[in-house]
Amino acid sequence: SAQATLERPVARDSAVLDAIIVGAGFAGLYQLHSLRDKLEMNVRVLEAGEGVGGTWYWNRYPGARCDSESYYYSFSFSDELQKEWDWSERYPKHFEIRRYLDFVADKFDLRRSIQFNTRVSQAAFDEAEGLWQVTTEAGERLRSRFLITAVGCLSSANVPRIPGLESFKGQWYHTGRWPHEDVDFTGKRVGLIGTGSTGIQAAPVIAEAAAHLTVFQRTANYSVPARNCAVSLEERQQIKADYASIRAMARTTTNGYPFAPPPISAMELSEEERLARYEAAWERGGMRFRATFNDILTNKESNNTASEFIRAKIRSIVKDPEVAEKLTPKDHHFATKRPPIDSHYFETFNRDNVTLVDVKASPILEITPDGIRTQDGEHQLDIIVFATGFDAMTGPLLALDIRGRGGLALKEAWAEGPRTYLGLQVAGFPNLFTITGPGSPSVLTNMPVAIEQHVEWITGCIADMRQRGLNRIEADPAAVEGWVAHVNEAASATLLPLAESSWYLGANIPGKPRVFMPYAGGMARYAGICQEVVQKGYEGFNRS
Ligand code: N01
Repeated sequence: SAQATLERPVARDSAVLDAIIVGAGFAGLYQLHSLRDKLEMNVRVLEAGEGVGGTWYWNRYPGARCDSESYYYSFSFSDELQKEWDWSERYPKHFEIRRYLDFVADKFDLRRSIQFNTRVSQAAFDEAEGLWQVTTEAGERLRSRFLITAVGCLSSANVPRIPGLESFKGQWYHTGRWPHEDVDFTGKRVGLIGTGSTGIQAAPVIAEAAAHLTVFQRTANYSVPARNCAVSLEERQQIKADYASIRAMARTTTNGYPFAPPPISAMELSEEERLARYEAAWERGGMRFRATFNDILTNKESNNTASEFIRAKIRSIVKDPEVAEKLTPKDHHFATKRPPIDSHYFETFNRDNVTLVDVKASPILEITPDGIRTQDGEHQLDIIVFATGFDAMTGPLLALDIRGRGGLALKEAWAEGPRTYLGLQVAGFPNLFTITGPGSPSVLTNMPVAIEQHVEWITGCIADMRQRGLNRIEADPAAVEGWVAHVNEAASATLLPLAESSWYLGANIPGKPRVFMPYAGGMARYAGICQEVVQKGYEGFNRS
């Protein structure tokens, strides 16, 4: 039984764990299940939160729901699980995803291997012993053969350093660290900074409840209606019957979605036909809009047709032409920053209790005891909501203070930007695996697909090492060199690096090196490369 598995001593030294996994979101839960229950390893998960869920544990802001559709933003590894679980909405709310991950944790009896309320403060590789020594904020020390990070790509909240925040008399919150209790906006004057996916989800919900909402926008954003709705019993049954082909399809596409663009360029059609397709995609709603044609992310001319279609929609929805103009993105191509989807975002600016402030034209100077002062004057506020995003991809890893061979700090190894092999390993850091690390498709995909592929690859790699009696694996510096070049090349083949204010490039964090971090070559191609590496005897890794 699973219980017997846990009690069987696997490591030679019983004080030494086979693996420590950091984080109990989608990635940590599946990695734990794979190593503990399939390889019968002695594993512990360290999790900073009080419960499982990762991103969905922390992100409880108003309007928080997934932009991917529930039926494919979920685990595929267990047929039983996907038969047992029912999603209620097309886009699940944050608490429904949390309930799902709680269900997963219970179903596979995962909690007994998870240490909650435990934040890692350092992880250092002990070269003589060949073990990772992990220290927690409470001062506990643990040792393990493997260290696997499952810390997510967007978990290091970015609260911009605006002078005067500490003097503010009201309440302030970052969306990614939302309180567990509801925040009551009734009768309050609320300031919302940020118009990324998060701000765009939160604004309509806050506007409904607050006395007044002021949205502080730095970069105008494209957004497509989500068209959320309930999932009917019939749809649920249909999805469950089709799951094998839905999952198989998701593994073959660029973004890990179970749909692909038609094999047709936006420029191949007459304007009338093209607009008809965009109109249909707009009506259907969701991330799929990006897949209306196959070259929206590679051909400027094609992209312009999509960008222009959305600009026209914004102008038609927003009644005040001046506000509409401010809301219309002009400085980047559609979907070159992560495209948000919304429920009545642009409509929100037609409300009497909503004001838009363009902080590019009139920058924020300071936060005062009573609100936010921009160049044009003071906005009186009771609550400030920071929807200002994250120190993406590298932030959560650097926060662990990881030290490799010779005491090399990851911060130093990555001083000029992240350098990995396949987004899975870093040269100089043996036996460290980074699930959805920089240099892997991660944030450009439907995350559970990317996570399952990484977890299964890591599990296969460790199983192979055990079978061959190997203890150590480390990326070869030359392989890292080659992979970094390939990641750059893949990004350059798309329009993605052209969006200068994108967090994909680290541009949202002052002082962060500008490097395009995720792998833009596509999920299916990436998985193929990983498989080939295995077939060639773990090419590019040194194992001993
Ligand atoms: O963060 P963002 P987010 N002064 O970085 C602005 C995922 N996600 O939390 O664009 C003024 O996108 C910043 O302006 P600019 C998804 O991958 C998923 O919204 O840098 N403004 C921008 O408008 C997403 O992409 C779901 O010029 C400042 C905003 O704040 C990622 O998380 C839902 C500022 C930050 O936007 C991050 O989204 C939500 C400053 N000093 C999010 N600093 C799903 O449904 C920053 N901004 C799965």
